[in-house]
This record gives sequence, C-alpha cells and structure tokens, in this order.
Amino acid sequence: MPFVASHTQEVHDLAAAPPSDGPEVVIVGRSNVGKSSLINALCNQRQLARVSTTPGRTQALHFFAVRDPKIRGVQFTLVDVPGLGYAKAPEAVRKRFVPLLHSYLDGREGLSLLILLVDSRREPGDIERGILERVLRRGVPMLVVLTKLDQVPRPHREGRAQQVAKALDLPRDSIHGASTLSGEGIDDLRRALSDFVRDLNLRGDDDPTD
Ligand SMILES: Nc1nc2c(ncn2[C@@H]2O[C@H](COP(=O)(O)OP(=O)(O)OP(=O)(O)O)[C@@H](O)[C@H]2O)c(=O)[nH]1
Ligand SMILES: [Mg+2]
Repeated sequence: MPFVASHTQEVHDLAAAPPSDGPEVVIVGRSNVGKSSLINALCNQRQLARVSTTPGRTQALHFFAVRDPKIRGVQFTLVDVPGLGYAKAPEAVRKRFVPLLHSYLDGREGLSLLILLVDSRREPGDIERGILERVLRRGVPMLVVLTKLDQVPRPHREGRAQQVAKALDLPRDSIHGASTLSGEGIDDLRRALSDFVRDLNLRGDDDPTD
C-alpha cells in the first residue's frame, strides 16, 4: 500500500529548514538518477515531487511528511535534494547545489537514514563514494537503490547489484533495485523503510535519553 504524503516545505538554506521532527530519510544521488520519481512512486502520487527529463530539476531541499497507512506510528520525513554532477540550470543556481547538499549531510541533526540512488546502467564513481563517506563519518545508516531497473535485462540484474556492492565496498544486502516505470522493487523498498522507522521508534522507546 502506498505511503500517504504531503509536501511541507522547500528551503534554499539549511538554516531555514523545519526543525527535525521524528525520523528523517534523505534520498541523494546524481542529477536525473530518479530521486524525485522514487518519492512519487513510494507515495503513489504523480506530482508530489517535481520530475523532469532535464537534469537539475530539483533545486532546493524539499521536505515531505510521510506515513505508512498500514502501520500505526510509522511516520517520518522524506527529503528530496538537488542532484550532483551535470545539471542543466543557470550557473548561479547550480553553484548552490553542492554547498546546500553538503550542509545538509554534514549538519542535519535529525538525519536517520540516507538512501543513495545509483542508475543501474552506470558504474558508481567518486560522486557516490563521496556521499557515502560524508554520512558514514557521522554514523548515519544507509542503503543503496539501483534505479531504472527496467532498463537492465533480468538476467543481468543480480550481476549489476554485485558489481555496485563491490564498487562501493558495501554488503550485497544493502543494495535494492527499483523501477518507477514498472513498479518493481517499490513495495520492497516501502517495507524496508517502514521496518527501519518502526525499529528506530522501538529503540527510542527503550532508551529515554535517546
Ligand atoms: N526508465 C526509467 N526512467 C525513470 C525511472 N525513474 C525515473 N525515470 C526518469 O528519469 C528522469 C529523471 O527523473 P527525476 O525523478 O526527475 O530525477 P532526479 O534524480 O530527481 O533529478 P534532479 O532533480 O534533476 O536531480 C525522468 O525523465 C524520469 O521519468 C525508472 O524507474 N525507469
Ligand atoms: Mg529531482
């Protein structure tokens, strides 16, 4: 069942971000990798996040309030961010993307989980490794989603997942695959996210100092 979500805020500066309220999950990756599309797919809304064929579409931090209607108490914030790498946006706008993203990844107190998107047809490189290093330094949990899985023939998919795991030095089971076009992997990802938030809540209840 899709998540229920609404767009709550758009900010161009971390200082203007709403205060952290419960678990917060950010979706990051190169421009055009499918970040905004994935948010729409998880929530089954076509125009919740803005999608475009032009890389550089998302130009701010966008906060969404999300809940899983199936599981009581599973609610969290989902954050859409500008992509890294090539972007077709005015220079003045583009120049703000990296500092904005880095300030968020380094400084957002409430950050609970990072979802790194990698195009399933591309080798992950320095951009992806750079993002992982930033959050692993802070001890933030992460998982990887191979996007546009519909573009990879079925017999090649497992091999791709293993290659990406190796390139990023991560265990195979932290790599998920998804297609917003065919819907493959979307339900599994919802489940993984819900489980993560539920576990986080349970741990929070155990430890009042958390
Ligand atoms: N074939 C295929 N295309 C996809 C999939 N997901 C997204 N796309 C396409 O990829 C393009 C970029 O999608 P976005 O969701 O805007 O990507 P983004 O990562 O948010 O891009 P920026 O905001 O520019 O950084 C669009 O043309 C989407 O239709 C998918 O699963 N399969
Ligand atoms: Mg986007």
